[in-house]
This record gives sequence, structure tokens and C-alpha cells, in this order.
Amino acid sequence: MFNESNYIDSVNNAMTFIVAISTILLVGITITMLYFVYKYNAKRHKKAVNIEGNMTLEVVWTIIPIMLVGGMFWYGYLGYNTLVTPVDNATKIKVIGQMWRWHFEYENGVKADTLYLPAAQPIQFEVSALDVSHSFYIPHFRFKQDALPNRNRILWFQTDEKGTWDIACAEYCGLNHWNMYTKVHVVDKPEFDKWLAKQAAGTK
Ligand SMILES: [Cu+2]
Repeated sequence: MFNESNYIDSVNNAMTFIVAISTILLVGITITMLYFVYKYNAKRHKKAVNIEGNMTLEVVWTIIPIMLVGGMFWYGYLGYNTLVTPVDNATKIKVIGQMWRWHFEYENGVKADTLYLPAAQPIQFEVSALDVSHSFYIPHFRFKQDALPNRNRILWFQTDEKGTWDIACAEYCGLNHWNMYTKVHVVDKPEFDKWLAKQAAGTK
């Protein structure tokens, strides 16, 4: 239910939907405009005429945009809903933004500046910040959440895809915002447990 492809798909679908609508509108409006420039050229129509009160047109151009923005909202909502629906037995990780680095805290007290995640396991991120507003952003997973001081945002996430990807800050937060990068390593559960145990031993 919560594999990464579900979440990625909903963001990608929303993007495709919006680009498709925008393209259709751009082409349609441009063609109509050029046609009107030709048809209502001053050489053919010397006198401008005002047309008023067409109920059908009013209704049509009210309903169509409502359906379009409703569709955009729906696709966005699907992705958001996936993130905010609680999952049992999730690995809990605190994500803390600070000028200009990320901190990650695990349930057993392990702290790290690089994020390790177990693959195919539900993760619960608790996102906050120490100083100013940041935004926790993993472009590969289309994952983005504002990290705000005095506010904890809880999101559930899961990925089946193993590998290493960038984590960025997506909210301008000062001089070194541009360099507020770290990495996420998604590894098998046994490898993750081993890493976590090793870190715990090292911090004692
Ligand atoms: Cu930042």
C-alpha cells in the first residue's frame, strides 16, 4: 500500500495532468486569438459591436475551470493523503533542519547527519527546525515537507528502491542555503539494523 511508486506516481500524475491542461489551453487560446485577429481585422469589420448576456457561455466558462482546478486539487490531495495516513510499526526518525545542515535522530538515540532508511519498511518522519524555516526535500522520491521551528510535522513514507540520493533544503534559509545538502541511503533492513547498532555502540 505504501511503496514509493504509489507516492511518486501521484506526484507525477498531478504534474502530467497540469502540464497537459496548460498545453491544451495554450494551443487553444493561441489559435482562437490568431483566428480572431484575422476575422475581426479592421479592414473587414469597421464597427465594433458589444455582445452582452450569454447565459450558456457564462455557465460553460464557470464550470470548465472549476472542473480543471478540482482535478488538480484531487491529484494533489491523493499524494498528500498518502503521506499523512498513519502506518503501524513505522521506524521513527526525527528530521531537524538547522542553518545549514540536517540532523537525523533515531528512536534509540542515535544521531546522524546522513539519513539511513530501511527499504520496504514504513518510516515515520517527524520534521521540525531549530532556527528558521527550512524544507526537507528528497527530489528522487518527490518528497517535500516544510521544516518549521516549534512545529512538528509527522509524515509516513516508504520506499522499496535501494540506493543513495540527495537531500536538499527547498526553503531559502540564509547565506548557505544553497549548500544545505546531505544524502539518503536506502538499504536492506538487516543492513540498516547493523548500521544503527554500530552507531549506537559508537555513541556510548
Ligand atoms: Cu535550510
